[in-house]
Amino acid sequence: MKLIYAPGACSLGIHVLLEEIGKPFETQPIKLRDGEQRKPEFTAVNPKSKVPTLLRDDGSVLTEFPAIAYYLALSNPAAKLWPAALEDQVRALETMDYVVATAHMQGFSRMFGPANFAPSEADHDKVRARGQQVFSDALALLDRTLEGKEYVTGQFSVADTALFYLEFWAHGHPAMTLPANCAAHYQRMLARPSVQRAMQQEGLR
Ligand SMILES: N[C@@H](CCC(=O)N[C@@H](CS)C(=O)NCC(=O)O)C(=O)O
Repeated sequence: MKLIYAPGACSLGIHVLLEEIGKPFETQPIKLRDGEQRKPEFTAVNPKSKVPTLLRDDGSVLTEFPAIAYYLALSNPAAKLWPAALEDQVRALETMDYVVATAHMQGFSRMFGPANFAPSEADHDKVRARGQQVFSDALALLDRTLEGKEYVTGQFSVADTALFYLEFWAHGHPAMTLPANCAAHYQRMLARPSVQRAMQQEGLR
């Protein structure tokens, strides 16, 4: 199994899951800023030009955070990354989808890639501001779902690694403050050896 990732990108959440599972895996970093995701060597593997990209042992390629997380969790039941109860399973799915489809795709993507949303540079500040609003609103909502709990569904699961990459981004952004429950969740995540190993390997602090 090989994870193609970019340091500090959303692939960090999948990196943490692989560390939680604890089986040997390879990693291959790419530099998004240098556009490596659009080079033929990469698009031959993943034509979507995105990380995380998971190369499985049978040679097949899996993309999209929730699909990779689901695959890793269900193919490694001993790691207990997938909640047992149906209600917790749907809440984990709900959180992952909201993190990826709303906070990341509609929020963070606007903040860091405004040209993908508005061709005219004159509009980019407005696009960035809208992205930051979407991102902050999403974090506030996720904060409420953490109320009274250590992890998204009570026990650690795939959903926490999705929330973690958002928290990592917000924590590193000078104009953003993590709401209280997310801040506590972020610290809880940083204390996990899996997170420490993944961050160290990606050269993050
Ligand atoms: N829907 C995808 C989103 C993946 C994504 O947008 N990844 C970013 C890094 S956080 C990326 O690879 N961006 C490169 C680009 O868009 O050129 C998923 O869930 O995996």
